[in-house]
Amino acid sequence: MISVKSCDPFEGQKPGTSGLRKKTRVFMQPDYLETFVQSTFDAIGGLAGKRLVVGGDGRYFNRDAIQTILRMAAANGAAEVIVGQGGLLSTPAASNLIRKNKTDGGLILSASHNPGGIDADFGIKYNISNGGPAPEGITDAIFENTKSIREYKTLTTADIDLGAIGQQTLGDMTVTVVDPVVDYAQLMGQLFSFEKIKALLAGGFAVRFDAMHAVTGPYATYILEDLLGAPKGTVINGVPSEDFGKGHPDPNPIWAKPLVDEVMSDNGPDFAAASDGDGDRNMILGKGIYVTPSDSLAVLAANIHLAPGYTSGLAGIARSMPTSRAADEVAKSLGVQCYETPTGWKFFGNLLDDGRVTICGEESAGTGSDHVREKDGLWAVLLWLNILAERQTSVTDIMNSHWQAFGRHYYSRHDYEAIDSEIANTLMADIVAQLDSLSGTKAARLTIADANQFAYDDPVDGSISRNQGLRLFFEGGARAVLRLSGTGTEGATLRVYLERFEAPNGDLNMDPQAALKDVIDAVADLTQLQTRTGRNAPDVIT
Ligand code: G16
Repeated sequence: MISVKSCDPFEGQKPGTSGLRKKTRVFMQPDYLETFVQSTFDAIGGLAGKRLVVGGDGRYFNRDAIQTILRMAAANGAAEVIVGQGGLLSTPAASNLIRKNKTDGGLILSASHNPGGIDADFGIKYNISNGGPAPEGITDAIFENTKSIREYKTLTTADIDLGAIGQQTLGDMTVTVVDPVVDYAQLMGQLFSFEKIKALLAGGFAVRFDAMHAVTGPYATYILEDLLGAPKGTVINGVPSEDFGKGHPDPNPIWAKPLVDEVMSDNGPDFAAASDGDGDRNMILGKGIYVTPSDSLAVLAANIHLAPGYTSGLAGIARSMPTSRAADEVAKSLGVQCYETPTGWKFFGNLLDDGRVTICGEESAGTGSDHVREKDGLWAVLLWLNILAERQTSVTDIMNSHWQAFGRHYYSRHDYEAIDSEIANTLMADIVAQLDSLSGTKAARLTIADANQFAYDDPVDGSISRNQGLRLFFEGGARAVLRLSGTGTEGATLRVYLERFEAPNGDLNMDPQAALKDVIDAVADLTQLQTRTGRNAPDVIT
């Protein structure tokens, strides 16, 4: 039993959408990680006799953190911890292992798409026995515990050999080190027609997958190159490194620019994709085309029945509120419900567990299904490949025919990163204060039809989540959403989500920023955000 020195991991703020994310050096302070871990064990009623999965994306401090967690789990009376070899597990693979081994939950170490290294970011979150992120009841309890914790339990033991597959003992606890890839690859083989994808690749269809020096490297290399026969070199940046090759493992056109440049060039591959630090996000590209995550969700939903694991179709679709409404059109045409949830994968958990939805997606490059309870980057890539193999056409053709059938939701997200938290909070509060009087107001060339803050009533457990983003609906159907990110580690990040629908008989091939100009100007006019943040332009446009 060790007494905790003064340590407040959340610094008085509730955890965001994905557990605790802070600078790595903050995590390395004495007792810091331990405070979170003991608070988590206490929040779930202790660990006596329980079984957990533990793994992370391989970033700096991953292995040390795992050794700490193993000692604490043993001291807290856990029966078994299953760990990925080398401490590696992608987030979806961890979710799969929790479900497959019916463990009580798991701890996943990652700061997702944020950079890694001693001067970059680290993170940890708890997933429950369904394999998904802990719901707010548990994250609130963890948060409360961190405020009153006085001591934590640990052992003084040598490190476990994380390289050796098999069972070892730590105190009275069993540590089972498993291959991080095989179970996941097996699941993918059950969902998709590897034969059809193999034939597509053998026919010369060129694929490039950028693992961004992060955890999907071993998964993608094994599945795409070893099992599906893609040529060596199909996976680039495939060896996980502690600082992600000094890059930013965020699969978007800014941080994966070399891949985008390649696919936009004349002799680029037919299909390209990238995933993030922990393997749950995805970016999809075809020769000469970038597919927005919102459009990708809609296309996957419309075509998912082509994959063997989903031949019976969809129970329903769910998307986070800021995600474009492209998936709603598909749901309408299929006669199934489309649920709109707050940002954060955890909100899909109840809908998936209750069998109400089969596929879910978010504008932040997350797509997944009921096969696990996390978003899943490689799953989305393999589903795209399965659809391409069935339809025998290009990504561009798939997108054009989708827009011709359903119309196009022009969409973009503008991020203002690391702005002063007080400025960001005041900006949001000022709009909230005016919300009731905004209807009928002009903003640049548009008129506001309605404005509100999104609240979600969970149809399964009846819980209500309020203040989940500011929504501005304009006459004519355009929409803007403003939200503060829950995953940044420096100041505040303001996200502005912009959307405008173009009917099937309209102009379906505009540049998105040009198509959205009126909405962009309306937000600028209403919020004066550029003057207030001192930024002339967003830091990242996706
Ligand atoms: C996390 C959650 C996602 C969510 C995202 C939002 O992503 O898992 O479900 O969409 O945060 O991020 P923000 O609050 O910055 O907009 P990840 O991939 O970072 O775990």
